[in-house]
Amino acid sequence: MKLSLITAAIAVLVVVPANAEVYLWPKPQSVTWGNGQLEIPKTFKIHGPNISELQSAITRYTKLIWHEKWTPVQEPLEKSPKADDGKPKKPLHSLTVTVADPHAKLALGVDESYSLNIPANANAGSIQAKTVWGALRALETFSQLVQGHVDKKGLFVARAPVTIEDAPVYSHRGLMLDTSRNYYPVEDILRTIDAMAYNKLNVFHWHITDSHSFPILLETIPELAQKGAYVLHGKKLVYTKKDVNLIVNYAHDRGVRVVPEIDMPAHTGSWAAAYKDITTCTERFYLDPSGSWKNRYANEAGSGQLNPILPRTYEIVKKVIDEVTSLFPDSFYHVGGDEPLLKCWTDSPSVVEYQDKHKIGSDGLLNMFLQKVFGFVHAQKKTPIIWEDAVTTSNLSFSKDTILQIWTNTPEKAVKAGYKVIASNYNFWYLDCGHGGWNGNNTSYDQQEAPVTPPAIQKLLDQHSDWANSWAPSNWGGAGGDWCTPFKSWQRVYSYDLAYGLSKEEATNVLGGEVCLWSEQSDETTLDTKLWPRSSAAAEILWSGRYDADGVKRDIGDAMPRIFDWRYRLLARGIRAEPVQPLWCGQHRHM
Ligand code: CP6
Repeated sequence: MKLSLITAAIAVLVVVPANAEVYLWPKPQSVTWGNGQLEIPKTFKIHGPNISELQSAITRYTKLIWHEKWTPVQEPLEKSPKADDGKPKKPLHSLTVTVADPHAKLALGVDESYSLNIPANANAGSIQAKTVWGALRALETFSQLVQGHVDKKGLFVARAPVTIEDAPVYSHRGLMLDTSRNYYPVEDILRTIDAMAYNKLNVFHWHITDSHSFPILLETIPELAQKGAYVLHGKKLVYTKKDVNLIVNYAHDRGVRVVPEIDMPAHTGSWAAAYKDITTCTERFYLDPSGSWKNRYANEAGSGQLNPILPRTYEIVKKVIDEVTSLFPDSFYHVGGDEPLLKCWTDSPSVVEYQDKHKIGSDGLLNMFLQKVFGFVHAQKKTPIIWEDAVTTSNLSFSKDTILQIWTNTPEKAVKAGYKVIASNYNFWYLDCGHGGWNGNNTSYDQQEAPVTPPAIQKLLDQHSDWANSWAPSNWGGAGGDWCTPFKSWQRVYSYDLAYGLSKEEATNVLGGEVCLWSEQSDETTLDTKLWPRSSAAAEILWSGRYDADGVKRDIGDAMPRIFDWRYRLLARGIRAEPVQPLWCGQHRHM
């Protein structure tokens, strides 16, 4: 007994591996560890209660740790003893997972906390979680402790003992993908959900439809996709019910909720292919007095907006909402509601007639439309999410269970008006990247401490406004213009404070946030590089908070070596994350 204690102590002292750094992403709330190292034998097993989501996660992660053969890419500046210095390492035979409440459903606010403990010399580790969903986060963290032992083709857990106590700061940690402007094959969506789970993101906000295409095939109203979906090389680019089920179940297994959005009343040009009679302003061009063709209403080609005065509009809208809410089990449903172009309605004679008769302004029309839509959503026992515009631009007021998704403002106005919010300010978290260039709209960058476009560059942009402002919008409806200015670096993404301007108490109304990938200039060929690792930067802010436990703002310098390494681990897992700096920065072969 005494002897084994002594050898154990010696083992801890002498086994100092090269590449002793362990990089975790997102950073757990608390980590304590020593300098020992355990080896994982081929017979290593993860045990846990018989809950199907947990068992499939155990199978997945057991496979993953053997498959990825990941080893840190960064070398310590000072030479340390080599990892395979010949000393036998203690084995970690097993990891045991316990779950206090096995029945907790995956939903907003579900407990995702866990503790993970690997003693230095015992050969068993343990994970304790309140729910399956916390256990999934813990398994992810465990997989990041594992480093491939390249020389022996074995694996080891770096730095036992380890004790981690962890829980997320925000419960809504989302990623939005627009599948209307360009289509994404199902397998690319599944891979994105994998990457989300690696980053502990838990909401896939699926912006399914928009003005450009209607890619979801609904059984009760198939004409929308039959006429409104893209066709490429003879193939209809649609998501069938089977595809949707696959995506929803795949996400559920990984602790990711799927929130669908069928955007309305604006962004509905694609509906006109099947139902022109219920849309307004679908004519894209008009001849202006100077004799040139101008895009009529919208800042995008193929715009169109549902006509709010027709009973038939609501018949169709109800069918769509009834079926989509039934396809997606999550209790939230996103109604869109962004960028309503009231002129679309006031230019339509029958709408104006209706307005005169009922003494209703165009904000009133918008209110009427949205209240009816919320009624359909509530009737399906779902909670609506809506882009902020109707409240922060049109000053409408809704029942306070409605969640506002912020994209142009800080959360202040919405929270002070009594709403809960999801934060996704376009200056920080729009990864596509946004309208910076073509309208020179950089004015709101200074609402937080984000970098501004340098004056000299801005001057250049202004001087080129003939190209940026007129050529692009009139020919391409803006969507082919200088869309991606400025590029949002991972550092900029990392610097977003979701609760900016709020008191501690007000900040409890920020449920979380979402990074958004609009797809005017993205499809599956660019998906991974546009999303990763910049969404990882957002994921850490969402999980760990913009401020650490001591109230100190997280430091980009602390994140840098970890995100640098994390990107290589994502690569090892088949996610084509873009590089953040030269490999040289972590390696010193010719110094
Ligand atoms: N499409 C939809 C978009 C945008 C929004 N809604 C958008 C607006 C401004 C920028 C980027 C994207 N392309 N349906 C806004 C929520 Cl900068």
